[in-house]
Amino acid sequence: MKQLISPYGGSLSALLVSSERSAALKKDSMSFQSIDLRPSQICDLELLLNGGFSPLAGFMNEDEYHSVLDQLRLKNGLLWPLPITLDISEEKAASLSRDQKVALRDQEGCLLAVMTIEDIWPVDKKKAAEKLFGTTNESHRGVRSLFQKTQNYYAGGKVEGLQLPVHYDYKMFRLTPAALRSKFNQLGWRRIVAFQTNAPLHRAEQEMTLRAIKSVDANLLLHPAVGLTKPAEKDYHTRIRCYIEIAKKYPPNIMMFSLLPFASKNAGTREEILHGIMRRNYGCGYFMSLTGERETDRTDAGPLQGAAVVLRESCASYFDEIGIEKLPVKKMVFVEEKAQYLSVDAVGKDQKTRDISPEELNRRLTEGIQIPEWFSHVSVVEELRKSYLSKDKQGITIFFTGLSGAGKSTIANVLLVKLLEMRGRPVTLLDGDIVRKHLSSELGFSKAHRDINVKRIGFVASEITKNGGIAICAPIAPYKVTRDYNRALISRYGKYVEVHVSTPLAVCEQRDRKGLYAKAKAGLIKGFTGIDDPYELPESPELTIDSSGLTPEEATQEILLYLENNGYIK
Ligand code: PPS
Repeated sequence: MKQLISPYGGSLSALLVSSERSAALKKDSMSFQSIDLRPSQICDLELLLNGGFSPLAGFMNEDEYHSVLDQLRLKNGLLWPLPITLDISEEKAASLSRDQKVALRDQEGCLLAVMTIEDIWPVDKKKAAEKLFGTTNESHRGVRSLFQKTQNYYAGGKVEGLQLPVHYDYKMFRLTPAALRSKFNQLGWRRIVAFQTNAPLHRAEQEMTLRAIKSVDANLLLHPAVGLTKPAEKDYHTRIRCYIEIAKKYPPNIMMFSLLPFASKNAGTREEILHGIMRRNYGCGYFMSLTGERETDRTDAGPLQGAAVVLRESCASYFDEIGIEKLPVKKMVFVEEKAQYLSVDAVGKDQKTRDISPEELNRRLTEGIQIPEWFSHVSVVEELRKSYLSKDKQGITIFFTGLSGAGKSTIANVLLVKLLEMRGRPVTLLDGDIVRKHLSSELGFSKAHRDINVKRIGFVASEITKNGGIAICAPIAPYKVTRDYNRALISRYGKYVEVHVSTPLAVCEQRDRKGLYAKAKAGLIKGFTGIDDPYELPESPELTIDSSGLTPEEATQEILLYLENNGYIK
């Protein structure tokens, strides 16, 4: 296939239309169908509209898609490693046709762009996974996202942009390719190293960037991809505040910090090449990345094989083609006797080095242990500590599950009183009956309705946990998948404790406080858990409590002891 001279770094795609065209499209859009974009799709659209994905003129059509998937090139032969596609549901696909215009909207319904459809086609996910990730193993994050989140059809076509997606956070650090280029011009910066990372920077990485820019006599653009992290999440702010703090620790006039609105697709080398293209479009001539190295480790899906190895080996020639030089990442370690950082390969045999692994850093932050200044700047550590609350300050969800009449509500109520007595964190009880009355009054007991009910409880508990409170939940929650969904959601914000109240069915039936078992057995209630509806046993709950041989106080004591022994209450 013919290869074109690299157009990257030249003129940018101009997809944002004039104000007259914008007004006309807005008016016409009343009669268009809409596609409400997910956050990752909004990231792709932003990079199309701001020129970061130049020279693309829209979401790829079917021919472009296959060409990129198979050859890493657009139809005209230009290097392009990753499909930029818009996935839609089967229902939506059936309602749209070629040449039709669709309104692309953000999650609040704000009109961002209009796409004129060229193609709609079903996604061959297996083929795409093999080509993009070299595996169909769902333990690979990219594969999982493709199989589980990507909808089954793609729609492609040229895009006319009305406005860039709106961000209310860190506006001053969201420079477009054009804005960055003009800033570089103003400052007289001619050689710029773009540095890509997903994690906060410590002194070792700072030293690495300083040496890199020195080696090519360039300035530094700290340019982390922040696509998918949500502004409402604490970690996102911590990460950005850490960048702001470390930016202050560079020599004057040497570096600049800006955010890249790119949502990772976890596509290893292909993604790294795309990073190179984007940075060229943002006006940089050198590229250095900490994420590329990590993603290609693929510890979650085994080592690279076949075509992926070949691609990895030819990565440098692709960077030549883009016209951006990829600088090597050299791991730095602190050499005690010299009190300075050296690259690992420059350390003498007898020299004592020091380093703190990510796991150790995590432990020190969680347990409030000191972090030495040789490892990280005090102001960066202070920012990090804000999102690492010690265990006794973290939010907690205590999630009881078990049959009706097992004793969940009784124990939950005693636990509520005991925790309130301690006057530590705010405590909220989300009991099955209370939730059914206030949150889920329209729901019945079908599997679908139980799932909605239990997920609602999980959502409220996650909000309470996120804000440092204790949520006590006590539904039956008979299905494992739904309980695991809640566990994953809540664990992002704090501690999740599943308590299986394992009181045997016979005891529950005998108690029959509400007379429901008798009715269920007489066939007067259908689909009653334990009688003619399933209860899936928890596989590894943090605690299992059989209330038949315990008083409510004794059962509660088990939970309090667990929390105390694990450092969650003092
Ligand atoms: S679920 O499955 O988690 O959504 O159930 P939950 O919200 O906890 O509601 C359980 C309470 O509703 C009463 N009830 C039933 N339970 C089970 N199956 C059927 N068909 C049913 N119909 C009504 C029952 O009293 C449960 O209360 P508890 O407090 O668990 O005894």
